[in-house]
Amino acid sequence: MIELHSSPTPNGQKIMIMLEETGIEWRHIDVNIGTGDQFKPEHLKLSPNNKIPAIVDTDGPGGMPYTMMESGAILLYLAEKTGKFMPKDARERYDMLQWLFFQVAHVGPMFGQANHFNSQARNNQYAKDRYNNESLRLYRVLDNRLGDRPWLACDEYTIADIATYPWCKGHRDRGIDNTAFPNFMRWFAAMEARPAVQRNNDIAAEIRERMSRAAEGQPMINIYDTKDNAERLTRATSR
Ligand SMILES: N[C@@H](CCC(=O)N[C@@H](CS)C(=O)NCC(=O)O)C(=O)O
Repeated sequence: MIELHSSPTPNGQKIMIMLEETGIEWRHIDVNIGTGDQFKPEHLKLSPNNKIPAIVDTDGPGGMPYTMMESGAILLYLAEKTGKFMPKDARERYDMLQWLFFQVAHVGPMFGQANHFNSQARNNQYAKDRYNNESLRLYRVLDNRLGDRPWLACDEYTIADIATYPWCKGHRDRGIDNTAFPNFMRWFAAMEARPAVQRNNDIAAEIRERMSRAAEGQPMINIYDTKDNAERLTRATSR
């Protein structure tokens, strides 16, 4: 059984899609990053970087429970554990790794910064331009890559596709369409046609609703305040 300690953000949804795709038994333990659950000592034991997602595999290597943070590493772990969504052919497997790392190193951080500056720093035009332009460039890289293959790594659907999809959902707001990005749009439609992806989207909506009900009346934290968060981490981990 996989316990997913998480929230249905793009990084959380990557793991939910993988769990739904593999059919492995799993359950979601809600970690509300809006109310500061990520700084609770029990979460920091699983994820010392105070982020979601984290997993506990109750039947990990050697038959012992195993704990992990970092969504890319978790996807690799689940792919190896289940033998699914990781190509057997060596060249294709390395292609898959390149596109998985491309997601965790570029798509996630750059789209995340674009979201941050668009919503939090309305007057900072330099930062907004930098991350919006970079995000558009990354959509272009994806579109080019998908010009001569159905999926990001190869002819097979892999964890590179699973990792990338949840981050790309905001494409309409970024003006991405069939005319300028036809290959990306075909891939995105193929992703949304998958039953496991559809289940993920339904489960994500349910979890969001449950978490917002549970948070009613609780004080919210400002997760963008890096100084407050540094202090929260120090307080939570000081002996
Ligand atoms: N590199 C990490 C990034 C995880 C991450 O940034 N998680 C965000 C939500 S999507 C989070 O937990 N933020 C809470 C915080 O910064 O306090 C991964 O891929 O797992």
